[in-house]
Amino acid sequence: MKIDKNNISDHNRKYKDSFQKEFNFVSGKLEQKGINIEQIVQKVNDFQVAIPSWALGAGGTRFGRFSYGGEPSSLEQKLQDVGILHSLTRSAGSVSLHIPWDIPKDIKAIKEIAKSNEITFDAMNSNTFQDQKDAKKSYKFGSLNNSDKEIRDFAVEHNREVIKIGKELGSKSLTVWLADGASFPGQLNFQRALDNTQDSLKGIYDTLPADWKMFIEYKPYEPNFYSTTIQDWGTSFMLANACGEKAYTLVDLGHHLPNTNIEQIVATLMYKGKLGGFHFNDSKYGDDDVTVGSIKPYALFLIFNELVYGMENNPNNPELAWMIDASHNIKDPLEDLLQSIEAILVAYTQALLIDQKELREAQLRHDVVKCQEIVQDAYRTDVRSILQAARLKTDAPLNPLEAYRSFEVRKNLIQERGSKTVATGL
Ligand code: AOS
Ligand code: ZN
Ligand code: ZN
Ligand code: ZN
Repeated sequence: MKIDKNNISDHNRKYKDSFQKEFNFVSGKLEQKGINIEQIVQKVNDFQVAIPSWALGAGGTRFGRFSYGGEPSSLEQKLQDVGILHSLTRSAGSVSLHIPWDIPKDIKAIKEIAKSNEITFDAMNSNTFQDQKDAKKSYKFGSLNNSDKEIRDFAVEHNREVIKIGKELGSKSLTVWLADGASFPGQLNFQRALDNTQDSLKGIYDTLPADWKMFIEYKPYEPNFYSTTIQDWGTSFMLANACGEKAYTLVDLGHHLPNTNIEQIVATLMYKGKLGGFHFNDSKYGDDDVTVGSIKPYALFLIFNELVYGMENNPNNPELAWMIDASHNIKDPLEDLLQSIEAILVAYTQALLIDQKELREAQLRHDVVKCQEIVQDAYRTDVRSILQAARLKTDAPLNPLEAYRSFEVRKNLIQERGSKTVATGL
């Protein structure tokens, strides 16, 4: 199934007038404030976020999984789904693969399909948190941190294999997320576990191609509930520094204890040029699989404020790898991803509206009230028509979710693939 361009034109004809009215109103107001709206529309157009291959199926909690129907059951079909998302938004031009769930059987054919969908390969993800069928070693008690050298070597070798596959596909980065840790006090010697992890990461880093980056993800808990070896940004940052200049910290929004000031973490890492990648999702308690922006949109905006500041003021920090990382089991996964893309772009655009010069002046005057006013004024601007202007420029539908429904994408996918489908993944 592919999105028909004629359907998009029809859709846009239908909504064009109401869009134009709204856009004129908002852009008029912003231009009065001296904001260059064309520049903002261009920045929105340029922003691309990678889709994780494991979010395309109705994923799971560990308690249950309810098939959505029409889910992709092969890498080919996953690429088609990302192609659909990209046609509907022009903001999802890359995919993040997971090995072994997405081992390509025919690299050439996979590259062809990706190309025809205008999709590139973003960060590759390794998996040392599950034992694969007939695996020679078990990760039950850790992978890169394991006290058993043979298990550590086995896990390092897997990561090298992932790099190899990624190289063939044209990816330029590896994300390492480890479940390694302990569920009970006394189970693990913290220092040895950390030392082993550092050694193992260096072993992976050594084989990283010159033009690649390695992202080290952290997470405070789950699946281990007492300690996780790479538990926080400080540990990740330290390990990235130990590995070298191609290693960076990756921030996953859901991987923080409640009320953590994530925007400050982002600022600190960018100040040191060590923020490499980003996983979007949201959480109320401690989860990492709820749709980004569904619970704490203001926090998301404040994070973007720091990201925008960092992108303008920290040339030592590389371009960021943006990625969505959420998957749960009740929504249509493609609709969920469309909502995610919208939420990310809304927060980004609002952050772009902050007058950094004015804010800086208010900060220097210690005018706390004015500072808050400036920040919140941007947050309270309805920027959705700016996103629409960006989509109109690239022939994407003005309202992606509405288009997805009226084009009956899911119905078509179910017809093609069946109603009892299981996507590989979590
Ligand atoms: C796990 O909690 C992490 O967020 C990972 O980034 C990711 O979800 C995993 O690698 C998917 O397999
Ligand atoms: Zn993640
Ligand atoms: Zn996570
Ligand atoms: Zn999760």
